[in-house]
Amino acid sequence: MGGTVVIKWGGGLITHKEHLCTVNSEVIDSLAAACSRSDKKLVIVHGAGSFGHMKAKKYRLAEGRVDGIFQNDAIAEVRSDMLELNDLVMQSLTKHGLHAQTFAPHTWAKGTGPKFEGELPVCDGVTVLFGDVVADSEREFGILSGDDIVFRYATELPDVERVVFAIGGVDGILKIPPARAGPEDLIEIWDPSMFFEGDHATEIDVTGGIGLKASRGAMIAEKGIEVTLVNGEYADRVLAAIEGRAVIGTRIVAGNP
Ligand code: IP8
Repeated sequence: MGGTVVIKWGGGLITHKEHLCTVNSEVIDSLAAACSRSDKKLVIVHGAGSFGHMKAKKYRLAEGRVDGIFQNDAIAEVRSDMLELNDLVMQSLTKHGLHAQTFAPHTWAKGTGPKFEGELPVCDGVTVLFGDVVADSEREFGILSGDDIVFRYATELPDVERVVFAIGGVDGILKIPPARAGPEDLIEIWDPSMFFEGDHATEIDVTGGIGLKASRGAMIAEKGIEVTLVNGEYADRVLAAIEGRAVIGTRIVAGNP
């Protein structure tokens, strides 16, 4: 048994991002199976994918209250869609023998970005969180990304060994957008001084895509915690990353001080 590993299940990995509220159950099951094979204490944070970003984008929820747009129904719907996705994640974890407990961020967190307020809930088994619409003191509400939740858990729990970002469609951070990239374009070790041409679907995504993961990853690495980004479609890579074994992916390191 080791320390704690914080793992993000990317929203684009566990859902079909282009089709509203469609889940990728196969991937969820394979991630749950990989997690069940490790004896680490796990904090799992999942993203929103098509259960969050599309409606949040349409009703401009990341901007908070916007005059002239009726946003209340959308806030309630996105929260309920996220609970539905979370329920599917929880069912899969339970099916794979994991004792997990979930803590919906809108019930305990306030504010967005890495400095959001709220005491981080933890349980004895697997602690599960997700990106959500939360209250905000200045803008009334906003979108709290799972990547910011990962940052806070990774840097505030006492015994975190490493952080794993499991993402969809790519093997890690690539030098050029995935559509043009070959295996030689995988950046094996990335620090913030290195440029990469990320492929961020701004027309769908209301949070930061791979750029936010890289940035939060570097902030976590600065605290001396290992950070790896892997292709979550390969369960063996996810398990290897959780256990700290060599794996195809990107290791994120802190930049030069
Ligand atoms: O996918 C976004 O969380 P993320 C949450 O982890 C919503 O950035 C509701 C869009």
